[in-house]
Amino acid sequence: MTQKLVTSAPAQVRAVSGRPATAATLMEVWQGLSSAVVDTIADDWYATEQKYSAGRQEHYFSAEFLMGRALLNNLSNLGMVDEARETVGSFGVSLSDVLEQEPDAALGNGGLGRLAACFLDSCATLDLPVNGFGILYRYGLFKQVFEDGFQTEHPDPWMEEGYPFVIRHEEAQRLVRYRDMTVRAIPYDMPITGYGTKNVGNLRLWKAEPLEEFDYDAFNSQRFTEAIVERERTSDISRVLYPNDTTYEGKVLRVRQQYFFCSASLQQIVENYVKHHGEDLSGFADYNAIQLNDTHPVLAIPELMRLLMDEHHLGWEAAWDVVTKTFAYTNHTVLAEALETWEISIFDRLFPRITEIVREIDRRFRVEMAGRGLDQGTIDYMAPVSGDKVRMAWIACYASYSINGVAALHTEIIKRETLGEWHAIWPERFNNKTNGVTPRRWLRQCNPRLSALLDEVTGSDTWVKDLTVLAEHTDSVDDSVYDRLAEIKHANKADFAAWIAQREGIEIDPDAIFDVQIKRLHEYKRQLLNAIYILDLYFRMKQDPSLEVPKRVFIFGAKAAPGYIRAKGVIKLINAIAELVNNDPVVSKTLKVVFVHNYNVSPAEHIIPAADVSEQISMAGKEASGTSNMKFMMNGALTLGTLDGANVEILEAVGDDNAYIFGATEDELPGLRESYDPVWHYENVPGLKRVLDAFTDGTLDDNGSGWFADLRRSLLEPSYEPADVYYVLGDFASYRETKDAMAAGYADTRAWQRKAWVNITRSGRFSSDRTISDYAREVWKIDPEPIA
Ligand code: GL7
Repeated sequence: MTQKLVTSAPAQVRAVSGRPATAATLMEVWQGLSSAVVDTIADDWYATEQKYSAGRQEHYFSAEFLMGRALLNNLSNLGMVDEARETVGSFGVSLSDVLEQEPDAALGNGGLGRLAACFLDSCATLDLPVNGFGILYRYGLFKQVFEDGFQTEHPDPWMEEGYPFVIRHEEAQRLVRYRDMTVRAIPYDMPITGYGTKNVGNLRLWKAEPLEEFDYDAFNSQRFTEAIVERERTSDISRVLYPNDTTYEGKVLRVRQQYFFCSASLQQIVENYVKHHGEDLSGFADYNAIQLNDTHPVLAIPELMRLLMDEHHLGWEAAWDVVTKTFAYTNHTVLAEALETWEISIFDRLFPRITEIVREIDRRFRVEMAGRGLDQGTIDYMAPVSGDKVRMAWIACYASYSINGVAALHTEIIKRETLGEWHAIWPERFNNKTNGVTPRRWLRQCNPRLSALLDEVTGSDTWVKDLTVLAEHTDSVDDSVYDRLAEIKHANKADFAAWIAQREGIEIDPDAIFDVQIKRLHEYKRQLLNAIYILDLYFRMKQDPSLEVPKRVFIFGAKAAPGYIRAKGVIKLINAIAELVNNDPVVSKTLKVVFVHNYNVSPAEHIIPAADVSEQISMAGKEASGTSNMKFMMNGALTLGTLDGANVEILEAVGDDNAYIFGATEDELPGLRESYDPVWHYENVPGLKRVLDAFTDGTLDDNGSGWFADLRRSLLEPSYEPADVYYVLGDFASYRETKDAMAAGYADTRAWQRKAWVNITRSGRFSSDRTISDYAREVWKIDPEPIA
């Protein structure tokens, strides 16, 4: 044991609290201990940065990094958990109470942002020269509270009480210029520790501040209020993460944010290049690759053109040559509304020079495509500027040397449809990088019991850095391991039950099947299908009290975008079903429904190790990958899912016997939809009529909002919109049959645990280490650079 914390933590706590450590509050202990951790890694952090800056690097540009909590993650990576426990124990407090003080850094909406966080963990663990760049939002994703079962949103000022894991570097500030204002971009750096390495990676988050602390003239004259307003307008840029995972409100501000972090990051990267490799920027791409995490950072493309041409005197062709060797683009969704387009008038208003460059990219694109013989219709469709709109995804496709999807099926769909025209011209640019999740946070740290078993079975902790080694043990264990697995799951479920009792005030039985759906609330993810099943099961039990139903707890966690009324309707519906079921004196003995409020990274760490069933039930073709499916698998939950996103590859890894697959497939759906009549299903599929009628007949109360009637109409009425766009009623019979069979199968504990074991041991390819190794080798062309 290093004993570094034992000596430095008490001093840090004293410095933070102005008291002896034994008299400090839990929050002060968290602060001091966190500072002590930063203290222990400071030298390595600096050395890593120095080492990376001279060689080839990859820069991960992302508007979102859903980091979650940092302290335990760092302690765990650094092997300091025991020492930390002992240290705070000597102050008279428990480590778990201290850890609970930490707010989640929720600088992301969902999977896309959490993926970026897992990627940084893997890059650090693999010693890869990768830097993250994003925005230091003052307010992360909103906090969700339920009032009468309705979602309400509340601000999340996550670092207002001080946050030792970001360090302000005033000296490294850059100026970002807009037509109407110039702002200072101040970098805040977050250390990214890896497992079993000295390397410490870096996440640089930019904060916007006014150029002049005070406009003295304005303050001294009558324009005091205007001066304040101006200051606030600047700080607006990094004030809030947009709480929407598909479309975005507040367009001008959104574009300002995107440009803000792209420009500041690029200025730094270009300066670093000049410092190490000289003024000739034509070699820039030899030393730098930039991954664009979705279209949010695509303004980096015209901005790098601007920097190369206007500030470093490259001609257009030379600059374009650099740019097209620098950028790689990841597409994360096939939902059309998420392929961002902006009114070009917004660009005019904010940065006329960028407009000019975008228009020139557009002009040259049109000439090039005409030269290739494309017809005018296709050229107009693919052009970066069409009408009054700028199409960010098209700029990304045109300028990037690599374009990837995030699961095999998703990549096929973007090649065929979403980005089909681009694939026809540049097939060699397209590649698949199936997502992954870090086994450090999502197994070792959140599931210590299972981790200990894996250490034991494999004889070491190698699996933490190479999860594929688990596959050697799929078949070679005896029954005692399955017994242990059952005990571990039960203990995790008991812990979770205690956590839920305290957090949500509801008692659940660890002997029940824990069936979990946690993800953003979106129609395509079909939480509604799950809700319909539960209500149907309730009615089946009411109708036939002798029906044998295994004990089940249905667990949900989900935030809806504040403006997405139908999604909020589903939340209210599930809460109303919970009300009905949990208060039924008979049914509640067998069924419970729990909606975990304010779902986030930290709740996920409690929920996933306790899950038996992983609900991955999106309409086939819609979920690009999904990543919770991988976390569940690693923790021994069995997938109940459609052949969508990475579920397809999970099934491939575990085999048909070890997952429960249902529903229409992506290639069947177009045919099925041609003759699809949801009303026929409503009238003929057992259970559906009773359930959908209950939405509006007074069985469930939507407090007069009319939202349940809207949900019912969305499924049944063609005039309302194409009825049941996400094929909920079409897949219901298959879902019900499969889910019933799954529940029945749970009774055979041994068989169930065997399946769980197969899932755990075959999860190696879903480690983000595998994903990142593939990016490093095939896209970024970087090698490990250990500092020691
Ligand atoms: C998403 C996809 O919806 C999700 O399936 C995928 O796992 C994730 C990471 O690649 O990206 N795309 C997206 O816009 N969000 C996602 O979570 C918000």
